[in-house]
Amino acid sequence: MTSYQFPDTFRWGAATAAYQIEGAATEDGRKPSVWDTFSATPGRTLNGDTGTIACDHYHRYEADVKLMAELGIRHYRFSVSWCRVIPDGRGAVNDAGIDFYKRLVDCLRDHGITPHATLFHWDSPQALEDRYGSWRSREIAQDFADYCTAVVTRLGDRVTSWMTINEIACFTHMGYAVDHDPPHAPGTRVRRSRDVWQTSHHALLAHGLGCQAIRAASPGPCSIALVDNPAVTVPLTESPADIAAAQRALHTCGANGGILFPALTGAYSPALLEQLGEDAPIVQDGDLETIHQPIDALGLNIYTGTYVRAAENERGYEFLEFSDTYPRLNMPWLWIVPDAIYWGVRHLRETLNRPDLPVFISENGCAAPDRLTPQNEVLDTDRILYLRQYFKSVHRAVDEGYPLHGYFIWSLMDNFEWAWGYDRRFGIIYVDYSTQRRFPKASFHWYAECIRQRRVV
Ligand code: GBH
Repeated sequence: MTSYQFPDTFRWGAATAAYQIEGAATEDGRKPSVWDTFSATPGRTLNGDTGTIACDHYHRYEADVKLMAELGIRHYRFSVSWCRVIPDGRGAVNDAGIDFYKRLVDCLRDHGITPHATLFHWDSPQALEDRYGSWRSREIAQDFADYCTAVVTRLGDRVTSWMTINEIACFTHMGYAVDHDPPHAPGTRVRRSRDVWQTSHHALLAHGLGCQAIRAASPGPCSIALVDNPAVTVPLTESPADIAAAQRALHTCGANGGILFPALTGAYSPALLEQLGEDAPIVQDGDLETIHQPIDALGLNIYTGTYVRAAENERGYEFLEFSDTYPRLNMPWLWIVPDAIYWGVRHLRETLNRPDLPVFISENGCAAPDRLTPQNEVLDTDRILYLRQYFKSVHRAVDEGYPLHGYFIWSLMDNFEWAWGYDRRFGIIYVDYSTQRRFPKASFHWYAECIRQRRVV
């Protein structure tokens, strides 16, 4: 019998990102990011939606923080908008932009909520896109580090938990892929696959230089994390053969071998390099040392997974397809694979040889076709079903002694879901975009009860 009880020290939180919630796109000196330009381009986002207003969190952050306090979370992960802080991408710092984050962080701390700030969640300054094609250029790594210095110098007295970059594979491999659907800003089509891998290599360099910059600028001790979305291989059965297959397959699943492997082990995965051949990125002397910076924690964004089993082929494993009726939630890729959390965490010890690296789930959640009832309720039992299974998987990892220290739900509230605009709702708070009123969903109350009892209810 297990009651799925969590230790008192386990950290419960919620996550958001700047462009998805802030709005106030032209206020207080902010200049456009690539997502402003991209979403304003006809045909790029569903219904032509943009983040110009989004959840208007820029003006409503106090009410939103009150809702967090009601939820009972003690940790909040948000992102800082580069083009609010340094509107031209490099050069002058915009104090009015910094002041917003000071107000937000002070408000969080007044409510007993610890801020966790991500320095980059996909909204690169348009000015750097115009100057050198953003992540196509190595130059962006140094500009990102200088931006980190600017933020940490000014906010480091109030924020000590930093995350450098969110999901390198997404904004690089989706933003520059030869033909990616749905599209992602900046939406540049590069010539070949190697050019795509070069953009993620530059992002890894930015992470490394960013780590150094944060440490140098922080006025006191701080924690620095990378946030990755690993493509998690889940053994079909937990037989030794399938487990070994899942471990081998981790290298070539998604972009793991070219992102998580170099960041955590200091080398691109040999299996991936072999697969890429001529398409491997160009790595200069010293790059891998820069990328392989000491970090204090790793954030994993895990929504789904990939089943793997042992096979009698050259590689020794095979990936399994999902059947048409395999359950998923309201995104084409959102198959329900709760065990992906447990295996994502476990692979760090056994497959990546980083047994002691503190880890937290920096995002997990789902989109559901939520409707407001006449009584202003959202009865998202599908989301609760999803979360309850994933929480049990979180519990298993903690219970077995893996260093999993916390969990951030994606997302605190419905928001601008990139190419899907406002059509897909990931929040546990419903946002009525016509009035900006917030309505806590049934899943909000369910999560609050889990936090109160510190167990899966
Ligand atoms: C997170 O990424 C983001 O960090 C967050 O901003 C976002 O709101 C949230 O997910 C919900 O989507 O379209 O078939 O090519 C999640 C990881 C990786 C999931 C890329 C979708 C693309 C699949 N994402 N993946 S596909």
